[in-house]
Amino acid sequence: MANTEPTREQLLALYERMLLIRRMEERLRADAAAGNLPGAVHLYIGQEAIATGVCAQLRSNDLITSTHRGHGHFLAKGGDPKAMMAEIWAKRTGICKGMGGSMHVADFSKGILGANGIVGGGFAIATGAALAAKLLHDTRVSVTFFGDGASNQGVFMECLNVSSLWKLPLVLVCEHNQFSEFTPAAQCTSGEIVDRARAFKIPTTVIDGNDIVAVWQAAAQAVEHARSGAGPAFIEARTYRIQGHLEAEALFLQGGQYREQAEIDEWRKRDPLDRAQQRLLASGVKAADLQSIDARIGRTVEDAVKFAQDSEPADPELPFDLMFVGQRA
Ligand SMILES: Cc1ncc(C[n+]2csc(CCOP(=O)(O)OP(=O)(O)O)c2C)c(N)n1
Repeated sequence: MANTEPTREQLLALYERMLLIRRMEERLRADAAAGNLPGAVHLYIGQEAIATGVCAQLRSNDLITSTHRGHGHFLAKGGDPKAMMAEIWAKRTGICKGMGGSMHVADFSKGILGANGIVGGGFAIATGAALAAKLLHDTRVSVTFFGDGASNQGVFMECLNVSSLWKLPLVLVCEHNQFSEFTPAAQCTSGEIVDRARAFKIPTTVIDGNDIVAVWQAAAQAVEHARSGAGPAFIEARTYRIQGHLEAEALFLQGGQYREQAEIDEWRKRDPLDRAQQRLLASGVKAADLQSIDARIGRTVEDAVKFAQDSEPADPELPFDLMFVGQRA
């Protein structure tokens, strides 16, 4: 497929989805800082274009696996903001009944096979789902999102190998945000990650992950390739983790530093939302229209938070029902 440009309506829809992710995350950042959340949150701020651009090329029954930084993937694939927020607040109305929290948002009905606290945990799940689709002769594509740190897990090689060998409908999306926890990629990742996929003869592309159009175009090609039966495709999206590894990062670092503020400031200038906004304004969209989108999203976020706050806490007995049939007293 040639590199088609998104129409103005498509770009607006992409922008709106990115903004939903951003505003949800900003609210989570504030609630984490205020001590309102029961667990840790790993925020996706600055990486919104990747989940959004890729998922916009998927069908509703296509499948994704995500990471510990999974809110953006969940929302981009059509997950419900209220159910996600309630899950993060550990409420029984949460998408997993408040049993999983931030790192385990999943909704099989939307093809969201789960965020995952195990780094690299999504590779084999997505590869297995792609194998299932192939054996069932259906047309579903499976996408696995993962970080540069996860690409150092051995299972990555196993999944590159079998997906290429068996021509599985798998798209591997590496979100190279340049850090694995508090370690810069240069100190823990040798060579280029994309070369690992090339070694297995998988078609690859390296893109600017902060450019929604570049992601959307690369995803169109990769998904089409996988769906056609030609085997897996690999995208390395270059980006930057703007927030800390997790919101309680300062407690871990105890005054230590692993990156310069100037570097963060430099990457803020490449913010994917600002860049999409500039494109939209240049295409004739009015600033007032963008403001009304923002206001609408603001209401969605507030509704989600209120829903979470007003919901009952998770049922402490439920794990027994889920693990041991008939054990509840
Ligand atoms: C198997 C495993 N090893 C280590 C960890 C601890 N850990 C959590 S996140 C993380 C870094 C992951 O980096 P990356 O894959 O690049 O994702 P990012 O956080 O940058 O999105 C590590 C090492 C873990 N959760 N699971």
